[in-house]
Amino acid sequence: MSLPPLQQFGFARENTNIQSFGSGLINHTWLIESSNKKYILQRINQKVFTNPSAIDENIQAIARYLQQNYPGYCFTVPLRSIHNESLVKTGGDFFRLFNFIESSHSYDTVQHPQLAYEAAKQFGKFTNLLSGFDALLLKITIPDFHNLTLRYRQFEEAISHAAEERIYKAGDLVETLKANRNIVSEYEHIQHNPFFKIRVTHHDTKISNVLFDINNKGICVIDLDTVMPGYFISDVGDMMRTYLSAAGEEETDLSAINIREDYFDAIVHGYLSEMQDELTSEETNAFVYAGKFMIYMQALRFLADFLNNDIYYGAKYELHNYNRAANQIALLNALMEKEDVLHSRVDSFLNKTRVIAW
Ligand code: GN1
Ligand code: MG
Repeated sequence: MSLPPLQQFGFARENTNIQSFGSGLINHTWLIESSNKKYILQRINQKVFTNPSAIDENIQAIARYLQQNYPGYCFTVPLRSIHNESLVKTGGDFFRLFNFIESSHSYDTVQHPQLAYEAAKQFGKFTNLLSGFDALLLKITIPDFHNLTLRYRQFEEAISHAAEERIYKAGDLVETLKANRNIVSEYEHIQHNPFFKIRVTHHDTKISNVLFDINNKGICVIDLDTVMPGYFISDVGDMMRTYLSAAGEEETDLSAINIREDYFDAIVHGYLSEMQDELTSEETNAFVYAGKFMIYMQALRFLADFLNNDIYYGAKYELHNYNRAANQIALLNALMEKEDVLHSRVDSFLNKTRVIAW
């Protein structure tokens, strides 16, 4: 791994302070402070993003569109190097630099429904502002990223290649995931349903990808590497996956995993405050399914990685990805137990807003 190319971004070593930043599993991020200004520097993980220029081109295309149509929207575009590059290649690694948005902060966990509301509103707003932008113009930065059929196939391949101890250990979790294969079939129906639209989709809607101002109002979304054409279930589902439970995906005490209904309401209200007119009724009917889709996919991905000896997510300890998969399965079960209640909460929100609209 090469060191951050500070000189190429015009930083002098003497008055520049650099430290690791954030909690992402894929890219490495640093906070840079230089001449009383803060910046974010990132090294792109090329095992995951095999074509870093595709990310850069997507960000530039979206930036141009937003600049023309919504110039007031705060959109984080990479800064230029001294050689006028938005992506700097050094020693085989790619780096990019962003301004740190002044007076902004982010969260790693969602500790108040109001934060979930603000975040959901920001992700809804992002897709909504880009509803006039042809999503199919975007480059595919990770092919089949949220293709559940493929994720299931990769899980089956991982089972067939896994070491004996790991397959033995994973046995119960493998069976539970196989028993829920109907979640894949439902996705396949969605793909053939013309009422499900392809839109500009963020694909990584965890709370740490939203910037908040000092009053905890959402400013904008960040981490645009996986912005690609997609279905709304990816974004809503990943919010459900990461905001609903008081305990996050690293929690190993499974009894701490729960579904907080007030946080669910916050996601529904926040997202639909921006997206209600965009979504078809077939899509709003799949609101709860979105959570099942993303939680199930993440369980498949963590367990497949455990079976593949942790090559994708890495592991801080031996059973790390096994535990993460068990966590996601507990979350899936908790969500499925409340499916009917959650459905009726979406319906009652839609009924209320319809009355107001009349
Ligand atoms: C990865 O690196 P991070 O935390 O932004 C992953 C997501 C997973 C998430 C699970 C490109 O995101 O899809 O949901 O880990 N990103 C990629 O924590 O694989
Ligand atoms: Mg990410």
